[in-house]
Amino acid sequence: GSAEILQQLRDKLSPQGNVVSPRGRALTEEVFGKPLTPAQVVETICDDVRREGTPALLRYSAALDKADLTADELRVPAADLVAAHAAADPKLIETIGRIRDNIVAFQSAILHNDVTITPRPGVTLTQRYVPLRRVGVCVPGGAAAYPSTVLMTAVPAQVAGVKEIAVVAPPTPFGSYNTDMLATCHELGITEVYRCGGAQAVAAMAYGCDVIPAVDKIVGPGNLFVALAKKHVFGTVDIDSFAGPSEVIVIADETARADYVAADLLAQAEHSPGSAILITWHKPLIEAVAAELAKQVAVLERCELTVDSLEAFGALILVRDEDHACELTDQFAPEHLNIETADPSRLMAKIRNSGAAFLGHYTPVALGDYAAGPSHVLPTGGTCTWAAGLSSNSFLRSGSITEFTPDALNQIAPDVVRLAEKEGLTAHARSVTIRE
Ligand code: HSO
Ligand code: ZN
Repeated sequence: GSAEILQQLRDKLSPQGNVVSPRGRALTEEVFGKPLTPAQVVETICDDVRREGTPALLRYSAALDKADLTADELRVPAADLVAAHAAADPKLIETIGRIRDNIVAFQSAILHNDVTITPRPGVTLTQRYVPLRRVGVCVPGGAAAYPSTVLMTAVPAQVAGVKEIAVVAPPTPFGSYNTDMLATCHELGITEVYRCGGAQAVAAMAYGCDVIPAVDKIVGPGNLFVALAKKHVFGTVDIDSFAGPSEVIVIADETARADYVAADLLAQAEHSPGSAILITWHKPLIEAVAAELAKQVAVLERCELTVDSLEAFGALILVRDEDHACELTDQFAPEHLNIETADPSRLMAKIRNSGAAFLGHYTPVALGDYAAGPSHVLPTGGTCTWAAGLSSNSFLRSGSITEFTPDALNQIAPDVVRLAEKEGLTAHARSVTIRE
């Protein structure tokens, strides 16, 4: 039954599916002198950085990232950004520029505009949108220091009108020493890049320290510690989301090509962890895709990781019919939805829940990951039932503006007074009647 399938899939993929590696566990135990849960680790780090500022940030960078930096070395010098840009593959820089243009085109078109209505003469009501002043972007380290992360977070913020963007990346060879990442920042006009990562970088941006002034919102992906730290500092600052492993549901019919479908599943599994699920009512497709998976995975650069990920988080599901596929998808509420059927729009109309949808045989999710225009920072783990992906609008806050003339005040006064008196708040009532 659907419920069982769904439960099996959910069990595979908890929102905190970013598990801590044995090496990570040993390291935190060594640093804290006792075994702590990831949440306890994060709480300790955040509280220390809040209290002590930069010294705590440096201490945790040294202990957890093995980076022996002084306060002066935290910020990447402007000259390093320029040098990374100059040394980068010119083709990469051109690509970054073109993708930026695609993102700008979409993100500016969807940006909220101020709205003013005059419901009655003498009454003006406005919803005004103001960009956040300062935003922090987390770029992961390890093998996941992607230029696309910078594009898909910073460009929407720039479109919204955010003036100050701080990027943090772990001080590892793959993080803030990653020249492609630095070149991307420079190409996008980002001048503030810091060599720090993990929970300590999130805390430093949330609370502010001598080197990194506090931000209003922290966005971008990260491991479990980063995700938990963002959750911890939420309320002091805003955050984008609590992101788990990436997921895709591919819905395919008899018009789908097994080789395309398999390639799309592998692209997701390659994230490792990444959940890749095929749902179809066309039985021969299951065997064909399974065969293609085996064939195609063998030649991938990340073959072993991808196989592990497929085994842990992959599924090929045969359902009764199209409606059953849509129902199951809606309940799972996937981050990515890829509909590879004859008439994808018809299915899309039946599915409410997906973070981002990709329609047809020629729209692989990778287009959205890299170049189309919508951000690839999306709600995972079923949270798209209530959360939206990142966009330019995520970097605006709204406020209302109300203005009444004397006549308009007189007209509405009895309603205000009645309700105020019912609530026993006579000073409220009086602030209106005094003007009559
Ligand atoms: N699929 C990831 C984004 C990404 N893919 C970055 C490649 N690079 C989460 O939507
Ligand atoms: Zn991806």
